[in-house]
Amino acid sequence: QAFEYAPAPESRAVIDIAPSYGLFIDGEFAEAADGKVFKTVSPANEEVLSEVAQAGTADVERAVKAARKAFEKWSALPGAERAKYLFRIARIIQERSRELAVLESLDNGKPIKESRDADLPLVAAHFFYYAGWADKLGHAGLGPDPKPLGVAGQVIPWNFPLLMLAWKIAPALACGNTVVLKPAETTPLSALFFADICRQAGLPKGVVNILTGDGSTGAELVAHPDVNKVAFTGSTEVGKAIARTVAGTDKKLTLELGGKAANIVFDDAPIDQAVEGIVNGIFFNQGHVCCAGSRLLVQESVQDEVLDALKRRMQTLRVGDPLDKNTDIGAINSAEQLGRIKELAAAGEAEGAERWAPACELPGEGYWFAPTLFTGVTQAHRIAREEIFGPVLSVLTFRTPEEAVAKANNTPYGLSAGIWTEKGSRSLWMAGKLRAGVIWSNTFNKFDPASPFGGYKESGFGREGGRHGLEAYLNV
Ligand code: TXE
Repeated sequence: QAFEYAPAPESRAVIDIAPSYGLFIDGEFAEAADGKVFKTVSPANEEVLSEVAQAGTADVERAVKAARKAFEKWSALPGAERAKYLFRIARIIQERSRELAVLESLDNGKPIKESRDADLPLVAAHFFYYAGWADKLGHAGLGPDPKPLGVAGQVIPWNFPLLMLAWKIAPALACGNTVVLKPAETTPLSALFFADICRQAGLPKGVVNILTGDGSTGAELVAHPDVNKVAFTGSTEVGKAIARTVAGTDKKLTLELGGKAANIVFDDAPIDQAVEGIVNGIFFNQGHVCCAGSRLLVQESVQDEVLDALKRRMQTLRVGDPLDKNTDIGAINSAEQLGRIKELAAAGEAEGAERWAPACELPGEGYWFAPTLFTGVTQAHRIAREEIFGPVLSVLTFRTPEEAVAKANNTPYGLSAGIWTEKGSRSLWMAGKLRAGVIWSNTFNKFDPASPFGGYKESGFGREGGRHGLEAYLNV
């Protein structure tokens, strides 16, 4: 019998976006005290999606105060009671996942098949996972009765808006902290829908507060004297600025910053599988991924074979409408980000690397960049050293495992790495030598809420996910 696959069309119609949104403080949506707003647009066509409040000093003050007040009762609840709220949130996210996936693709530009099949399931999984810890904190290896820290000030980026929110909020609440979270200015909407989910779940007022705004809101939040814990994911530059702000205070800090991961392919690797891993490593989410495999290190003897297969595969990638289920590469998140990618790609050419991209027609409006490959890249080139955060792969070669390790580690970053080889012993040896927080072997971009994630060197410190993720929100 023929199998007919007829998925329902994902469309704008499943989501009802209001023309304007306020800040979510103490369980209520409210305008910014000074009435300031900003627009959020769809990067695929620059359509204005909504107008969102821009939080200022008075709003930060009010949100932190609400979180402080809520902390007394929330932290005193038995863990099993906090767990019930988190389980409820997780289930509502599952129930509303179609709506949230469309919203995320609209505001961020990512392909619907990624928001639907990767982001949303992982978001729910994260809340389920940390709900399970809430009544077991005494068994986390952190002493018999670890205590929450207080108010967490959390600042997140735009590449995985809802998933980064989940990584921050789920462990914080499970441990008994309360939260003031600032989403990125280009992707504020899913955090505001999440605020609505908190209300739907009956979460006590003030436990979660959402302040939309730009970097100035983030800076005020992390500097607020009544914030006890700061968690940041974003650029290394801003991460360093936040570390300076927090220095000399009693705030706890975790930072998850940029990356320049090596995806290392040995001559005994299953080439077809490796090519899929290379494509996933750099083109997933338009390359807006901190752990993206942005440097391909390929063993010299298989360079031609790998690059031929990779180019053939790249020719099949479909760039376009994020809401089309067949789209592989969506829109670049903002005009600023597109500018950064273009600038670095131009530097690659100017420094002598060879640029290649499959013929592909890009939509006329919105922000787009074709999947791009640079060969003949040396370690001195900017495209080998700087995070591009776009669909651009820099290819370098090596002869020996030792040379691969040296080149992979020749970066100020250390977030992730990939190893492709049939030899298990070589994978383990490499994993021991690579200075990166996450190492995948014969796969890439695998995430699981039970697995800790975080960096070495300038990729930051602290871990999110897993039992280790609890440490960032508890006093032992
Ligand atoms: O990041 P920012 P941007 C990297 C990537 C990208 C570059 C710039 O290389 O090209 O950073 O991106 C808030 N105090 N990553 O400019 O500015 C800001 O409002 C407190 C890697 O978008 O770091 C947003 O909410 N907060 C990365 C968040 O910080 C401040 C993800 C991130 O924005 C602030 C994103 C301040 N002074 C970018 N200034 C990753 N690790 O995944 C800004 N913000």
